[in-house]
Order: sequence, then C-alpha cells, then structure tokens
Amino acid sequence: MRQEADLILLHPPTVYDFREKVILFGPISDLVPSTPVFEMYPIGFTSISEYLGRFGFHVRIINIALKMLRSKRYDAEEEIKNLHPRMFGIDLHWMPHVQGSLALAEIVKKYHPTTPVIFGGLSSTYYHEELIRNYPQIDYVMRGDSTEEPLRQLLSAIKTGGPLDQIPNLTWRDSEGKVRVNPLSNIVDNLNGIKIDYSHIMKKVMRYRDLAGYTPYQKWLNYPATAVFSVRGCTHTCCICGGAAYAFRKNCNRQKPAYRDPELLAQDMKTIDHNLNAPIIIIGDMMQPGREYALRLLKALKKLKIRNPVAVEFFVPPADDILERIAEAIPNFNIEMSPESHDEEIRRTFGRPYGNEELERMIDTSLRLGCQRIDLFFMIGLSKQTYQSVLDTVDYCRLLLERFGHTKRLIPFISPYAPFIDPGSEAFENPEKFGYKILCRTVEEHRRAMENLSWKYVLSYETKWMTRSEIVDSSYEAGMILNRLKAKYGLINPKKAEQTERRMQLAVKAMKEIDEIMLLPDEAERERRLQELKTRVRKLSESTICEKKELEWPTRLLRMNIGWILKNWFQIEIWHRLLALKNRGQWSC
Ligand code: B12
Ligand code: SF4
Repeated sequence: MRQEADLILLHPPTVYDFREKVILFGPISDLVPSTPVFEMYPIGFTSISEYLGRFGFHVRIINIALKMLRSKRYDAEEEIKNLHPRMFGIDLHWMPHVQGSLALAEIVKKYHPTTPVIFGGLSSTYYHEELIRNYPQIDYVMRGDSTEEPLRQLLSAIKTGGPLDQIPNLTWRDSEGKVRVNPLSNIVDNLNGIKIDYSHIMKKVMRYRDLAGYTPYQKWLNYPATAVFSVRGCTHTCCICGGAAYAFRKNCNRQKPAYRDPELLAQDMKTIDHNLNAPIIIIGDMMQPGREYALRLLKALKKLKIRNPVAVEFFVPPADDILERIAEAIPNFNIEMSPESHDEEIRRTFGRPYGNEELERMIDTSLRLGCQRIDLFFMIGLSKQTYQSVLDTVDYCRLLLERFGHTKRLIPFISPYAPFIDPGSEAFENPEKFGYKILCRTVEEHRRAMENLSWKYVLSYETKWMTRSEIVDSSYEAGMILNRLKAKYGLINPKKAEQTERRMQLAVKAMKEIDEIMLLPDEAERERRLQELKTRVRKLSESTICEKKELEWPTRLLRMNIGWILKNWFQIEIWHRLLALKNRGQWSC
C-alpha cells in the first residue's frame, strides 16, 4: 500500500456524529472561537508537524470536526477509508472530545486494522493506562506536554521495526497484551527548539490541497486569530485548572514551566505580522517568567514594529510601568484578564491572589495608555460561589461599566465553567477541599456524559453552594442581565442584544422541554419529540449567552500576503506535477 504520509493527525468533534444527534450543548464554547463541537485542534499539531518534517517525516493534519461542521454531506468514514499513513494520531487533549476521539479511533481501526493509532494531549496523559487497557482501538498513548521528539523516535521504530521499550513518554500494549508504561522522561526545559510556524501550515495546505483540513475553527477565514506560545506549564495553581503547576507536576512530570526566549517569541509574531494581518494572542502571562523576560520581549517587539492587533493576557494585574512599556512597544494592544468573580475571597480560593483595587487600577491605566480593549472574564461554578454571588458579579460589571463604560473599551463576559471539571486539577483530585462533588471520574463516565441531551446533564460536577440546575439557571440569568448592560453602554447594538436575549429565552424553554420529554414513558413518542427539537436545539448552542463576534478585537481590514501564497502555490504545483510524472515512470532522479 502506498503511504502518503508517515503520520496523519485527526482532530475529532466532541461528539461523533453530532449532526445526527439532539444535544443542547449550551454556552460551553461561548468564550472561545470554536463552536460547541470544539473544532479547534491542539496548536501542538503544528509543532509536531514542523518538528517531524525536519527529520524527513511527512505529517498531515485533518480537522475532521471542522469538515463535518462545514458540510452535512461530508463523509468522514469515506475520507478515513482512503487514507494510508504509517500511523494515525488522534488528540484527546481536551476532555470534552472523549466521545468523538474514541469513536474516530474505532472508525480508523475498522478500515485499517493493522495501522497503529496513537492518542496524545493532556487528557490522554491523565488517562493513559485506562485508555490502553479498555479501548482496543488505541495502540499507543504519548504522554506529556512535549511529544515532538518521542514521536520522532516512535515513527523511526515503527519504520525499522525497532523496540518500543526505550521510547520516552510512551504507554503501549505489548505482544502479550500487557500494558507497558515507559518513563515520562522527555520534558523540554525551554521552547526554543519548538516552532508554531504558520508558514509551514500554509505550505501543507497547498501540499495536500486541503484548506478545510487545516483550518483551525469555522470562522477562521473571516477572522483569522492567531496565537504565539510563550510557555508550556504554569506557575499558578488555579484549583480547577488541568494546566496548573499542580497538574503539570503530577501529570506531565513538569517541575517548572518551559518558556520560549522572548526574542524568538517576538520573531514569531513578526512572521505572522508579515503573512497575515491577523490578531495575535500571546498565550501565557509575559510576567510569569519574571519582569526581566517581559522587558526583553517588549524591547524586541518595539524594534520589530508589529502592526497587528496583539492581545496580552495577565494572570495578576501588572505594574503601571509594564503597561507603559506595552503601550510603547505595541501600537494596537488589548488585554485579557480573568478575575473569575467580583468577590475577592472566591477569587483567592480559585487561585488568583489580587483585589479589586489592583484590577481597577490596571483597567484605568491601560485605558489611559490607549489600550484598544480589555476583556474581563468571570466564571460560574466556583468554590464558595452562590447563586446570589453570581448576580453580584454581574452587578460589579455594572459598576465597572458606570466608571469605564464611556470608553467602550472594557468588555465583561460571564460564562459557566463547563462542561467538565478538568481531570488532574486540584479540585478534581481533592474535591472536598474546595466543596466540589465530582460526577464523572473515569473515561467511560465522561464519554457517556457527553451523550446527554442537554448541558445540564453533561456538567461533570456540582458544588456545595450550587446544584447543576442552579449553575445552568444562574448562567442564563446572569447572561441576560449582562447582555442588557452591554446594550445600555453601547458595547453591542440593541438589535444584537435583543437576538441574544431571545436565544437565551428559547434555550431555557428547550431545556425544560428536554426535561419533560425524558419523562415520557413511550420511547417512540420520545424519539419523535426529540427529532422535532433537533434543528431548534442546534441553533441555540452557538453564541448562547453572548454573541461570538463580541470576542473579536478591533482590527483593520484583514490582509493575507497573497504574493507569498502565490509563490509557494506555484512551487508546490510544479513539485506535484514532477511527482506525478515520476509515479507514472516517466521521470526519475
Ligand atoms: C492555549 C489554551 C487554549 C487555547 C487553544 C489553543 C490551541 N489550539 O491549542 C483556547 C483559548 C482556544 C483554548 C480553548 C479551550 N480550552 Co484550553 N487551554 C489553553 C492553555 C492555556 C495552554 C495550552 C497549552 O499550553 N498547550 C501546549 C501543549 C501542552 O499542548 P499542545 O502543544 O497543543 O500539544 C502538545 C501535547 O499536548 C501533545 N498532544 C496534543 N495533542 C496530541 C495528539 C497526539 C496524537 C499526540 C501524539 C500528541 C498530542 O503533543 C503536543 C506537542 O508536544 C491550557 C492551560 C495550560 N496551562 O496548559 C488550557 C487547557 C488546555 N484548556 C482547557 C479547556 C477545558 C479548554 C476548552 C474546552 C474550554 C471551553 N470550555 O471552552 C476549550 C476547547 C477549545 C477547542 N478545542 O475548540 C483545559 C483542558 C482540561 C482537560 N484536560 O480537558 C486546560 C488544561 C486548562 C483550562 N481549563 O483552560 N484553550
Ligand atoms: S487558569 Fe490559572 S493555573 Fe490555569 S493556566 Fe491560567 S493562570 Fe495557570
């Protein structure tokens, strides 16, 4: 069989096949660019592809979730059937993909029983033994946050039939069916050898003539937001975060974060700036590695004259002089901040050690310095948070808008922590300490939860202070009040606000209907009523409690470097033709 790639990385939808099912996903993805199908693939797919490419391995990425989303007629099985790589990789990075990842692996095995299937990502790392033991469609799990080099070693071993027991980070099943867990010893201590290279992706799009397969999320071509990574790991431990210092230590054997040198990070941004006039988000707080790091980054950025809108995130409000340097270095800067709650005790219990005074000082200074926009994210479902406290958070947003709303540059958001509590987070491991009750523990429990009809039943936790129903109800109530506040302060136009409110009302109604339908004794009648709800439900799961467009940072007309694309397209076309001739025996080197 001709192998067109050494490794094909497939990104699944959360639920396979979501197009056939009735599921009211609710506002689980309102604050990320994806739809509830979470079609965005892990950014690590691109660093894996670039790294393995350096060693002559061909890697292809196919965003199955996005292709299914784009067209009802797209047949994922048919596409998979016609692929013939040396190995398939499927991400189970985010736990909400658990149903989709396992189903996709089954399809791969149905058509390619002898081709190995590897899983990877943070959730796979946490559940590696359970995955290998209970799911025969998975042959390997590559653990850890940095799998580029171990994957190279695995592909070499597969190619040459070499042994697997020396490959770091690998969990596998041996010929006797025994689960083998190799040491998790490949832990990079900096990100200087790992590249997120958008030009590499553009070349691959052309190489495989598959734009949809590489598109990160549904609306990317209209609003191509990009990211650069300053870090893997984190210095903080927010109690419900599966990417916290605590979780990385236990799960990925990472004792401290790995950073990318600030000058290289600035250069990554310049490359994006050159090819795409797209907003760039710097993932990771630049203050995390220390003040010196932030100053070096800002110095390099100032020199490189980045014109794109840039969003920086802070875990703790930075000092005023850092904000001043940011304003000098980045003409169009935006800030992302997640205070989670207005209540300082709740915020501290969550793991964010700062008060409202510091937060407001940062807002005031940044707006004065010309910050284009500050997004503030608040969350529902926190330790010590009651229903009333959720409403008080919205009231705090009102106070903030009274003070800063005239600038139209402060945008508060509120959304539930959903659908799952992160496996590996401190609250998942010690729920009683934080007042959480965990409703899903195993892979299988999470998988089944994803198949529930509405997000109330998908939620994998409740707290000592709120039941699942209260988390759901307070999410809609808080969402409605905040939506009206945004209209009042001119952050969204009144028509959009009306539409969002209407969607929320319909979602509340649909959830009640689902509850009633589930009580119907007759199965056929239940199925009939559910099918009736299907189309309505799909429309209600996107931009539920806020409009997705609200997440977009101010930008000039988006621009792509057409010259660059055409030049590469031309080179690749010639290459394809020569290859075709070679395959027909008319050309050889
Ligand atoms: C940046 C980020 C995002 C970005 C995504 C960028 C991207 N496309 O990857 C955005 C903001 C969009 C995002 C969204 C979400 N996120 Co997020 N995110 C993060 C964050 C802050 C950093 C992730 C990171 O550093 N990745 C770098 C490394 C670890 O991953 P990577 O390079 O992509 O992949 C490497 C390995 O994981 C592995 N790997 C990954 N996939 C595969 C597949 C195979 C086959 C193999 C072999 C290896 C492999 O190899 C890669 C290269 O070495 C973490 C928190 C943290 N500090 O880690 C949360 C985190 C990963 N996110 C999380 C969650 C829950 C989400 C959402 C589901 C939240 C929501 N409800 O909306 C969504 C999902 C969106 C989607 N898929 O469409 C949780 C995951 C917990 C869990 N185990 O489920 C985390 C841990 C913390 C958190 N609560 O935010 N997120
Ligand atoms: S939520 Fe907290 S622990 Fe998790 S990545 Fe962000 S700052 Fe770090």
